[in-house]
Amino acid sequence: MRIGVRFIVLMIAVLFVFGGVGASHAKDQAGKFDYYALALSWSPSYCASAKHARDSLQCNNARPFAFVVHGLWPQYERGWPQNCRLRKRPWVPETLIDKMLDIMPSRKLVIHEYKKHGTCSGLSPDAYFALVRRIYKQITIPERFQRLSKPLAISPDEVEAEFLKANPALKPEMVSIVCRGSRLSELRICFSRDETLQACGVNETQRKLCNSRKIVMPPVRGGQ
Ligand code: U2P
Repeated sequence: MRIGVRFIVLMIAVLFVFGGVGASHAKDQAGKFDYYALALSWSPSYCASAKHARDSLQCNNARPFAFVVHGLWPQYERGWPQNCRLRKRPWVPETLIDKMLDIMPSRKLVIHEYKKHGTCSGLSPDAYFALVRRIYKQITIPERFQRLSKPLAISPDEVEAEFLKANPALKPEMVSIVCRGSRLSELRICFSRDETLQACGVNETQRKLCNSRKIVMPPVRGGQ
């Protein structure tokens, strides 16, 4: 019995140090990472799930959200840092949150993404969200997805092909499609620390993120 308790305590300690349980990983330090992943979420899929349907700003159909910025994530070649410690408690000013709402769909998301990921970029909230915008602006959302009026059954490869066509500098190894259940959830596009497109790491291995042949993109709603 005593061995059992000791074993459990040891396993919990191992999980905290190596497994990412808890507020921050012991090794994660602001500014220490290998590349960035831009996560572009298909907002209609997020709002189609019962859990999120009532998120007011994003899902009340006031604005026709299509692909939105979920986040810009500092990544290790394998895994990623999160909730990095800063000297000062992270604080995202209201005026900065307001400025981000054209490309990010919720105040809570803006704050959450800075605390979890922005802190690990080593950048202040102002500099981090300016970077999010510069990187987002490098990507052209294919015309066909901007105002999708009916549900679209599509393969992950076709979604990727549309993005490659709209973005000549984007290559297949720089992008991954994420699905959840039968729906397209998001796209991950990888950038170097100096803001240029680059091949993704193992975090974005396609077969881990979406293995389905056909997925659905629910239509864009609202804003009429
Ligand atoms: O995939 C589920 C959630 O895990 C976090 N995530 C995933 C992949 C990755 O490379 N980095 C990463 O942080 C995201 O958490 P969030 O930012 O939403 O809290 C993702 O949604």
